[in-house]
Order: sequence, then structure tokens, then C-alpha cells
Amino acid sequence: MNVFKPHSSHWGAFSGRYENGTLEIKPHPGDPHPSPLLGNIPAIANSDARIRRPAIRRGWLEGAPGNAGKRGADDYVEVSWQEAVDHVGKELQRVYTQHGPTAVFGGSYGWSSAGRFHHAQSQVHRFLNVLGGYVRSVNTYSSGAASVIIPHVLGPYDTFDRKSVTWDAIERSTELVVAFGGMAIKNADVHGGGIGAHIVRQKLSGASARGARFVSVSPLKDDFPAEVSAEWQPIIPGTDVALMLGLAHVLATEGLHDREFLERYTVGYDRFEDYLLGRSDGLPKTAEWASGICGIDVATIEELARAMARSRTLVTVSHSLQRADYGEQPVWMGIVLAAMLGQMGLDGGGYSYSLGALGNIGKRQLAVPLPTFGQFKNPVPDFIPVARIADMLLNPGGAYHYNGQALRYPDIRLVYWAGGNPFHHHQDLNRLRAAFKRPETIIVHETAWTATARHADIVLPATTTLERDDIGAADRDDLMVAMKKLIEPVGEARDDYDIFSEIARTLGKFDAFTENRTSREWLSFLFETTRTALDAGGYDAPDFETFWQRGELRLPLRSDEGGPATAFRKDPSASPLQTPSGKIEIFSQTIEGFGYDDCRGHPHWYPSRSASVSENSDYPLHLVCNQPHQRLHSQLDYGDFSRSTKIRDREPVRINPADAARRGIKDGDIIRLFNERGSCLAAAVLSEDVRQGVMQLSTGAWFEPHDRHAENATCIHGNPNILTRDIGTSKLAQGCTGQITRVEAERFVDELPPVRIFEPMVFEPSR
Ligand SMILES: Nc1nc2c(c(=O)[nH]1)N[C@H]1C(S)=C(S)[C@@H](COP(=O)(O)OP(=O)(O)OC[C@H]3O[C@@H](n4cnc5c(=O)[nH]c(N)nc54)[C@H](O)[C@@H]3O)O[C@H]1N2
Ligand SMILES: Nc1nc2c(c(=O)[nH]1)N[C@H]1C(S)=C(S)[C@@H](COP(=O)(O)OP(=O)(O)OC[C@H]3O[C@@H](n4cnc5c(=O)[nH]c(N)nc54)[C@H](O)[C@@H]3O)O[C@H]1N2
Ligand SMILES: [Mo]
Repeated sequence: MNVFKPHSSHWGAFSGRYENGTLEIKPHPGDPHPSPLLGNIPAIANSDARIRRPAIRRGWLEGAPGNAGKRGADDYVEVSWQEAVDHVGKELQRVYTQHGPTAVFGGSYGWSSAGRFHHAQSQVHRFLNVLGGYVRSVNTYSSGAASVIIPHVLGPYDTFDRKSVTWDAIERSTELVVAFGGMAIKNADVHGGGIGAHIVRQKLSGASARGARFVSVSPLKDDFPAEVSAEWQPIIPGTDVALMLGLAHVLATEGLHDREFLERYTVGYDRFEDYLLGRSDGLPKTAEWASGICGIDVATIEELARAMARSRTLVTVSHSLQRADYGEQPVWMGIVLAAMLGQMGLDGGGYSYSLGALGNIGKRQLAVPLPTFGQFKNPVPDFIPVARIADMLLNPGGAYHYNGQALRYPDIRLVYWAGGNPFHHHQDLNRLRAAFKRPETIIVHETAWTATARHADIVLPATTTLERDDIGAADRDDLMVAMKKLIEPVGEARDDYDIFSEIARTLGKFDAFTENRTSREWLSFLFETTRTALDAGGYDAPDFETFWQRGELRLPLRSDEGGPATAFRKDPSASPLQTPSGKIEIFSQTIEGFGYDDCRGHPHWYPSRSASVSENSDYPLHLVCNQPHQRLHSQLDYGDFSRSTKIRDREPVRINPADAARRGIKDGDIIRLFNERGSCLAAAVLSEDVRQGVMQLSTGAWFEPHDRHAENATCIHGNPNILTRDIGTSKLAQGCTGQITRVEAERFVDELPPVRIFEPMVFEPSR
């Protein structure tokens, strides 16, 4: 009988056993709240959605290079690995020789899978660097705006903003948490690289039992876990900055702001106050003013502001708020609000960006470095902000602004993707389809026939983590897992590392790419980084073979005292922030100097561009396109747990009963959501947990066009990115704005087209 072997995923450690064609999964015994996403894993072993052999788009084979017009609507021919590797090698050679590395886009954004070595993004970047470099992407879809604004006003991203407040401190000391964007517990199921223990529920319950008060500001009631009785403030999407200004106005006019803190630790409060009180623009940002915009009543705003001033208060701002028009503003304004309360650096008080959005944020930090696969240096200076991919492909040479720089888009001939799904993560998929017709060649490594694979020219089948050995470990989590291979590769799938090694061989770069190490040799080589540090710190430091035998290793954590905010509070001149002033920048001369109209020297309220009445009167409903509770992004949408949540094979969309009644929509009806960009089908779920005027359709249903030849395709499965707008947050960060869009909805009365996206791919007979 097979034994259960240790393994890991972005949503938790587990062990697995494969027997008689079935994969059995058990959560790690040390995990108090294992994620239901584990239920998606067994399908990996035999799903029809897996890619089993290399395949090439017929039009590309017949007309290479170019012949891009049919991308997304063409058939595929299965080929041997030999043939596929030859094609990829020759095409890379051609493009690098004729156009150089600035014609290759290896942005390759995406989460891929847990595992420190077989990390697809690191693999593809290293491979392209060995060939001479590539145009890269910067920042993330997660925090595109925050990661640019925070360094200007608070210092390096993921330092002060996320390492100053721990769950332990919240459990110990916090009296009031005001969570803008809530703290949806589903999101804490996940952390990039893995989670040894899901602790967020426990920590929130612990604080709640001690008497802490939670206020969840969100259009959805269930953005806070039910076991913690949070007060729900159902805000109109996209209006948090107005609410924050209203709160700040109460603080300032009632003298509840901490003037000493503002004086000692911040710059520019006066300039901001002129705006807040209306001295600079004639418009005081009173509670009444805020209430008229955000839909939360005046008395609530006033009471909340006073409570914030009198309690040990933590202000949190979710990622979702900044994945929207002018997304820089709520992040910055949240910092200003917390600065006015003067509690940054006090135990459990102050500001925490995106606490709860990932399972390990708020845990203590590791005391040792993790194994990391080197990517070499990329000599190409060209880059794009990650969410500008369609702009880049559609406008080679086009000018744009980013963080104080005037830039131009490169002319991309070849796109190489491994470990991400742009047809999941990008906005306005009809526009992305048009953009994907531009390059001469698109190469994708995928585990499954996602829409991205179906828009590629050369599709190479990659293994999943289950099919290979790796080391599982993540930021701020003490469990390191010996991820052992559980099943044989599905079909002819190969590890990304082996695929790149073989292509590198045809280009004479095998030694450079592999450094002559096998995968197993890499694992023990990479482990050595952590082992050396463990040894130096006097911790348990087994050699690789012993670790592998044991199956896991507990890593030491740092204490939670003395985070960056504590040190800064203690002595701002000895521990200044890494901002131009060394202080919190309520006014930023740098940003003001960029001269942008959509992100100025201090936080401003800007009404969302998609909310302007003239443009959108036909689309009265806000659509919240948030993260799915039943999977990670698009990953394993074919898994049992994800599929169990579909209704008549469609993604569920939640709608308030009053909005549904007005449209004659009943629970379980298939409805069509549409706006000026596109449309999709989804299954209506009537729910009072959704604010009136708001619908919620999570991301991640695999895009399936009704007619793959149509320019303006309808997604019959329920992917919200067919509806979202592809426009940057502002000239500062150019982040993704996919979280919220505007739509109308109606019952779908035509014959329902079947969802076929998980069925076996049908191939052209091979030549
Ligand atoms: N409208 C809207 N859009 C959004 C968001 C939103 O809130 N609203 N959120 C955004 C956010 S925050 C994010 S992070 C992005 C996520 O976007 P992505 O990270 O691109 O989404 P995933 O579905 O995780 O894509 C990972 C892909 O890698 C593949 N993969 C897994 N393991 C391997 C491997 O070992 N090798 C290879 N070659 N492939 C592998 C999987 O099959 C999957 O297709 O989406 C963004 N898009
Ligand atoms: N289960 C699961 N967990 C995940 C992921 C996943 O795919 N599945 N993805 C992970 C990733 S990559 C990331 S980046 C994080 C994302 O973390 P977040 O961006 O915080 O997560 P979302 O679920 O997109 O949004 C959280 C909530 O914000 C609310 N919201 C939306 N717009 C507004 C607004 O204008 N104002 C207010 N106040 N609230 C608003 C929505 O109701 C939504 O449910 O989640 C991570 N966790
Ligand atoms: Mo993300």
C-alpha cells in the first residue's frame, strides 16, 4: 500500500496518496483551519482539461511566423516533443537575431504553483536571460497602485505598511479595527508559496473575545468572517476616499487629531488640511458631504471618527480598493487617517495595508532566508507596468506615463508565458484578444487548456507540483515542506525546468541554463542557503537528505516587537523612513512635481471614471469582481470544489433581491451581464449580503467565448473580465482597475449554450 507523502500548495500543506487511479488528500495535521480549496486538487491527476502533448496552432505551422489573425479561433495539431522543441528553438533564434531581446516579452505574470525551485516565473525569466534578456513587467495585479504610492509616502513597499502590525499584537491590544474593504476570510485561505497554519479566524476571534470592535466597510456583508460580529457598513463601491475624508474632517474640526504626532512624524499636514477643510477649493469634506457620496449616514461617520480617536485603533485598507480607478488614493488616504490618529508604532494600532488578504500577512517574519532559484541579470532596461500588456501589444512605440517617467511601448514580436493566465487576470478580454493577434509568435507552457493556451501558437504541457519533487516554503510561515512527487506526469507533460533545458540545448545554452545540475541537485543546492543560516543562528539545521526523510522542517521566526513603525516612533531621526523627508508624507513634493492631473501632491477624492452618469447611465449596477472563495484565481476551476459551486455549469453571480425583482430575475436564473465592452452569462443568486445597486461575480471562471470567431465575444461561463475596463489607476502607477465595473443585467431567455471548456480538446489530425 502507498503511504501518504507530504506536499504543499498556495492554499496549504497536505499529504497525498495515489492509489487505483484516485488521489486522496489529507490536510496537514498542524493546520487548525485547512482550506476547502484542497478539494480541487484530486482532479489534477486525470482531468480532461489537462494538456497531454505538445500542440501547435495550425495557422502558425502553415504560415510561421505571423499568420496571427486566427489566434483564439484556430485548431491545434499535436506534435512530438522533438518537433515542438525544434520549432521553439528556431523561432527564438530568429527573433533574437532579427529583432533583439527588446522584441521578446517575458513578463509572464502569474502565480503558477507553490515550490521554490519549479517556480514557473523564475524558470522562464532565467531562461530568457540566458538567451540575452527580455522586456519585463513590473509590479503586480494585486497591488499595482499601492506598491508605487507607498514607497513615496511611507517607504519601501511591504516594510512599514505590512511588517509593523502582527496578529499577536491585534489579539493583545487592538480595541477597534476599521477595515476598508473588509477582511474576507476566503482570501486568507491563500498565500503565495504555502501556508502551514491558517490562523486568521483564531486571531480575529481571540481579539473579539477580548472585546475588540470590528467595523467592516464593504459592499458585501460576508467580507468579514461570520464568527466575529463585525458591524457592516455597506459602502457604495469606489467611494472609500470620500468616507475617509469625512472621518478626517470630524477629527480635524473636533480637535481629535494628534497634532504632536503630525508635527513630529509627518510632513504636509497643513497643505492637506487646507483641502480637507475646503480652504483651498471651497469644498469642506464634511461628514454630510461624504455621506452623500458613499451612502453611509452622517451619524455613523461622526460616531466612528470619535471612537477611532478614543480607542487603540487599527486602520486597514484592502488590496481591492486600489485595484480600481485612482487606486493610489484610498491607500494614501488610509495612511493619512491613521497618521491623524497618531497611533502608528503603538502595539496593535496604526495602519496595516492588505491585512487578511493573504494567509501569512500579520504573522511574524522568518529569521532565515528561503531557498531561491537564481534568474541571472536581465540586460534589457525596457519594462511595462504589468497591467499595460494590451496597450503595449496594440501600440508599439506609443507614449505613456509611469511614476514620473515618460515612456514608450516596445515593439514585441514574441511573447513567452509560463505560470500565469492573462485570460484570467487581464481586463477587457475582447481587447486582450485583439492584442494577442499582434505578435508574430506566442509560446505558452501550461498544465491545462486555459483560454491563454487556446490563444497561443505553441503550447507545451507542463507538469503540476504533484508530478515532481520540490521544496515548499513561504514568507512569514514557519513550515518548510519536502514536497514529494505524488503521481506520474499526466500524458507527456514535462517540468518547466526540463522543457527549458531541452530548448536551451538546441540553442547551445544548456550548460548556462542548468549549470549542469539535475532537478534533485538543485533542490539540495538551494536548500543549503537556509541550512547555512539555520546553522549560523544555532537552530536545528539538518542536511538536505535528512530534511527530505523527515518530510518537513520548522523554521525559526523573529519576535514581533520592534517592527519598523515602533523604531520610527521611538526615534524618527535615528530610524527615519526611506521617504524624501524621512517622515510620513501627507504631502509629497515628488508626486506634486510629476504634474499629473490624476494623482497630485496629497490624497484627493476623485469620482470613479466609470461612474460618470453621462457615460454609464445604461449600466446602473456596480459589479464587484473580487477573488473567488472556491479556487485560487483560475487555477483548478475544473476541480471538484470549484465545480460544485457552479449552477447549470455557470459561475454564480450575487444580486440584491430588490435589484433582481426590478429585472424579473429569480434565484437560479441564468442572466446576461453586459456593458459597452462585452457580455457574459452567469447564474443569479439572490442575496441580502450584497448592497443594493451592487452585484458580485468573482474572477476565475475560465473564459469561454460563445463564438470564438466573433470580435465581440460573449463568455458563456461567467468570466467578469469580459466586462471590466482596461485602463490604468493613474499616470503614477498604471495599476490594474479590474475590481469594479458597471453593468446592466437581464434574464437570459435563449437556448443555453453548453459549457465545453473542461472537455477534451479536439485536435486536427497530425500531418
Ligand atoms: N477583474 C479582476 N481581475 C483580476 C483581479 C480582480 O480582482 N478583478 N485580481 C488580479 C490579481 S490580484 C491577480 S494576482 C491575478 C491572478 O492572475 P494569475 O496569477 O495569472 O492567475 P492564475 O489562475 O493563478 O494563473 C496561474 C496559471 O499558471 C498555471 N500553472 C500552475 N502551475 C504551473 C507550473 O508549474 N508551470 C506552468 N507552466 N504553469 C503553471 C495554472 O494552470 C494557471 O493557468 O488576477 C488579477 N485579475
Ligand atoms: N480564496 C482565494 N483567496 C485569495 C485569492 C483567490 O484567488 N482565492 N487571491 C489572492 C490574491 S492574489 C490577492 S491579491 C488577494 C486579494 O485581496 P483583495 O483584493 O482584498 O480581495 P478581493 O476578494 O478581490 O476583494 C476584497 C473585498 O473588497 C470589497 N470591495 C470591492 N470594492 C470595494 C470598494 O470600492 N470599497 C470597499 N470598501 N470594498 C470593496 C469586495 O466586496 C471584496 O469582496 O487575495 C488572495 N486570496
Ligand atoms: Mo493578487
